[in-house]
Amino acid sequence: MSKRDHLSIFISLLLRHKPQAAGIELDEHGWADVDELIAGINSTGRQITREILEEIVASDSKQRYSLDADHRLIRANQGHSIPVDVELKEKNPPEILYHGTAEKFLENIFKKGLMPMNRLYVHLSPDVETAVKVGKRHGKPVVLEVDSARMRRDGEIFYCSENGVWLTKNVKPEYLKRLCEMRVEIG
Ligand code: HQG
Repeated sequence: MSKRDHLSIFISLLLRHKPQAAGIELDEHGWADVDELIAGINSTGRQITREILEEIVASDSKQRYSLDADHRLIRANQGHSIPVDVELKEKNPPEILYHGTAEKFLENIFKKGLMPMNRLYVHLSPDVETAVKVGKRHGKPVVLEVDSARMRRDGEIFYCSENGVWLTKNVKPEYLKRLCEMRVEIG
């Protein structure tokens, strides 16, 4: 992994979970001051400049971060564990959404439903491919099909983050179906 990748992982830790690791604070909407973030990261012995930070934000494969209009503030678009309100937009989801997980979690998921665990929301994707990648982070990947159309009809609320991740508070087992193996492999 490159130095940049390590920095990027550290930035997402700070902006989603643990700003105190660089002695910084987030406001109620999840924003950090860019100058404070840079100084905070440098105070941990890592090295970053405004240019490098701007490059990391612009080139991030999942577009995880947003800068405000004058690039004075920065925040993560989703994925937080700390309770900040990133002003997510409520949106009607596509008919079906997908969630990638690991086989070892299935029994519990079909008992209790999908829960946000350490984050504020359950993360869902509009495509199988992304779900497979997300599932692989946890073990043998399994993709669950979420009947988002029926959830919506039943009054459940969905949000779509700036970077296109679908979020909801939890998904009851009745809305979940395991996607057949073949489609997971193709996906
Ligand atoms: C599982 C990455 C047992 C859930 C990704 C998941 C994503 C349960 C794990 C984003 C459960 C939580 C989020 C239950 C859910 N019993 N296990 N009742 N309910 N789980 O990492 O969705 O690269 O917090 O299936 O790409 O894997 O960081 O969530 O396996 O978009 O930007 O508990 O993080 O994006 O794991 O990933 P996580 P996730 P970034």
